[in-house]
Amino acid sequence: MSLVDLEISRRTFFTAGAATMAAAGLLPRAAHAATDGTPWYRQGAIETTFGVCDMCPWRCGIVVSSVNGEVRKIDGNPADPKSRGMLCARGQGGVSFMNDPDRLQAPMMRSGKRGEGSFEEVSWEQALDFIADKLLEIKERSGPEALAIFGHTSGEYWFTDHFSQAWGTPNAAKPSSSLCLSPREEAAQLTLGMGVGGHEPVDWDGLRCLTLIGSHIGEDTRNTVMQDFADMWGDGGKVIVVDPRFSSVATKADHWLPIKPGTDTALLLAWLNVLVTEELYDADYVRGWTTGFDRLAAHVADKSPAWAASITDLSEGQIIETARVMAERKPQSVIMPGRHVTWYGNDTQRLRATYLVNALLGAYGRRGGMYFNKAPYLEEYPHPPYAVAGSAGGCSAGAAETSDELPLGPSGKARADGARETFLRGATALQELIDPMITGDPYRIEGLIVYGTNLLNSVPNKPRTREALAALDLVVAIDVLPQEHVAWADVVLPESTYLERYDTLWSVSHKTPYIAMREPAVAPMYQTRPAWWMARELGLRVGLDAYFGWETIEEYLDRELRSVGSSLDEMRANDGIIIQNGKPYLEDYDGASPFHTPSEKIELFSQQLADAGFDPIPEYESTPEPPRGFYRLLYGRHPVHTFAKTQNTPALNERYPTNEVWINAQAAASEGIRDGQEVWLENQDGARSGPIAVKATERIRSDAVFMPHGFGQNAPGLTRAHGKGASDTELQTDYALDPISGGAGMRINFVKIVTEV
Ligand code: MGD
Ligand code: MGD
Ligand code: SF4
Repeated sequence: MSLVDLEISRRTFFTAGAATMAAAGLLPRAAHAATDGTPWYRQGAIETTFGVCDMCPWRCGIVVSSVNGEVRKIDGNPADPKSRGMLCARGQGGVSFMNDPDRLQAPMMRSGKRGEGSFEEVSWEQALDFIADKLLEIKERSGPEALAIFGHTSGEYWFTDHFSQAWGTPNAAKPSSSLCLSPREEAAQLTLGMGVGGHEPVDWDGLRCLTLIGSHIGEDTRNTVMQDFADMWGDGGKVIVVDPRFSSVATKADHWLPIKPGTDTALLLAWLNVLVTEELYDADYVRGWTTGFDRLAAHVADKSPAWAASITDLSEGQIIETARVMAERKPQSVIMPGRHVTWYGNDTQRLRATYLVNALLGAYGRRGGMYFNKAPYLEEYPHPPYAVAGSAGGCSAGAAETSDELPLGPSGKARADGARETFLRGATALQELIDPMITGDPYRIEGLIVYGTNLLNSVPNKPRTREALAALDLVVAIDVLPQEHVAWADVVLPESTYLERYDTLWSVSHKTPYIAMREPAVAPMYQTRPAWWMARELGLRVGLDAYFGWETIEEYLDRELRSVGSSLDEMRANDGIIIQNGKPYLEDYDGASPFHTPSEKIELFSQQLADAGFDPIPEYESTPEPPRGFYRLLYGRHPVHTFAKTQNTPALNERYPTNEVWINAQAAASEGIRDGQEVWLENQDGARSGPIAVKATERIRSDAVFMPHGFGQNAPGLTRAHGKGASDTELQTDYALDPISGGAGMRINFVKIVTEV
């Protein structure tokens, strides 16, 4: 089949309204045809389509090969700046993710109690009509702000951005903000006047010293970062790793600093002290591009390496030596901004301290340091004016609003997440929208649409989330799998996976800004539908026709592409990618400032923070110690899994079916615990995990334990993942709110080891 033929058939698939779907051939498709031994590539003509991987939020470009309407292979798109023709194990697992027999297959409505998981299948019309009626009821009674929308995964745009803005709710939120990135984005805005963006702008070509603080490349298997790290390391670049755990990347490091958890800001202040007192900083750069150096120098004068050594459990010599190693290689020397940075509640200040070190090394806008990234301009599909904008934030967002006034919804209500009262600024804090569902303070959130967010595996304080789910008037879950929270929905909408659908275009902030597209490789399996279709069908039912004025998704995409002088056809002919030129270095600005702070310089001293009553230069604040008999609970990524969404994927489950808890070997011995023994973990509030095997190892400090995130799942419909291993979320009953960014610090929970139940 040619691309043109394929195009015609896609048009038939995706332009059909709900009523005409069956007539248009949208019948369930068999999951995966058995083969007779003939290799897949000889079973028929190979069709290739371009897409964007959605096995994690990094979004590498892919080329998908299909035969007879079945996806058979996924490769990296060589034209894509992120994949460069390669994929990680999870990216390769996409075919298996799509063919998971446990997938949601048809729209369903609740037939039992919330949380019980009893549903009956209904038609799309019934499901969408029901949701539309309930939404209108809520709007009529309490205003559009009474609807919250949570979204993640790559179709989030259609609900957390497009639909939420059309509907008029400021309560749209993404876990990738307040449970992940928001402290680093707010710290960057305050210090540099720009966000970090989805792809950390480390200028790997020429980088000579990389410092990682709690970032574990190799377990965090972002494809491009692993490629870049391997090249840099192979070229002899120095690596400094600060981590309480001897992580995969620590095994490659020249210096491993096994820091006491929660004390990184003290280390950063001491590094600043060494750079200043030994005059190792880039003096010309500091004079030209920063403000507040004298105040910073005075501030760190007493933050000596000896002072930090007593706090961090590192040696004074280690601190001095690593500062010198960094400085010797400046400005090709950076501390990479972390990614999941919501740790202890004081996180924006820790990230600011990180950026201050980079600034003294002269790294921003320098070759081999940190480049300036830029997103291509893409004109959005014309919308009538709406009241709420830019509140959700997210992985690629530096989009958090920053003015003193919060944007108001159409009935005059601001976000219900406590912004400006319990925290200063930034994207809507997802976890802070849960209390208003229970308490009605500042007003009651009555309806919730959960799009691609693993609510009971990603958000701390599960008991509170369950209470909120029980209290809501409407819960809609849009997912591909029967995850735990899906059992709490009134209506379940099954989405097609990323290999079966179009999505919006990605305008990617990068050294070479680029636009990427996703097109379906095959028709949707079962009765699933794409997010854009669901959002539009709902929009049309609740009177938002003006915001969904296109007839076909191709028309929508084509119109956006015309704003950059291209088209859908040209995009396809161009391997699914349009690459533009950026302005990555200071020299590209002809003396103008790339820093969008009030002073147009890097603000070592932040007047904005001072004015808001916060420390204008970071101070070290201690975090509570584990009580006697308890360990601090640390968690993180496993190389073949993404968060809590791939544990059920057959091919990935086979590689790593369950997690283990890392315990220091001597600590385990003193508790009489053997390597491989099955134990339970109980936290400070009595929350208990499922059984988990012990990995007794010298590779972790004795005051903390570590477990890969995403296991210990409770959903019976996930037949491979159910009940395997232990859940870190179950043990995170508490979190510390970052008073600047609204991030939820989750590393303040403690566990003890229980050997019998
Ligand atoms: P996932 O487990 O990936 O995490 O938070 P989430 O994004 O909520 O959940 C994705 C959800 O989308 C799953 O329900 C999955 O089944 C569904 N899904 C997958 N593909 C599709 C699709 O194509 N369409 C739709 N509609 N749904 C789909 C991630 C968040 O979690 C982040 S970014 C971080 S950094 C934090 N990490 C973290 C942690 O390490 N530990 C703990 N305990 N909590 C954490 N919370 C945060
Ligand atoms: P975590 O996985 O939470 O975050 O990746 P990272 O930002 O690297 O990293 C935890 C590390 O911090 C561990 O090594 C832990 O020991 C260390 N640590 C814990 N406490 C402290 C402390 O107090 N100080 C210091 N210095 N270190 C500490 C997250 C990133 O991973 C994100 S946000 C996404 S969206 C991607 N998700 C993802 C995935 O789900 N799977 C895989 N395989 N890779 C992924 N890459 C990305
Ligand atoms: Fe897919 Fe791996 Fe790239 Fe993530 S890093 S988008 S899982 S290939």
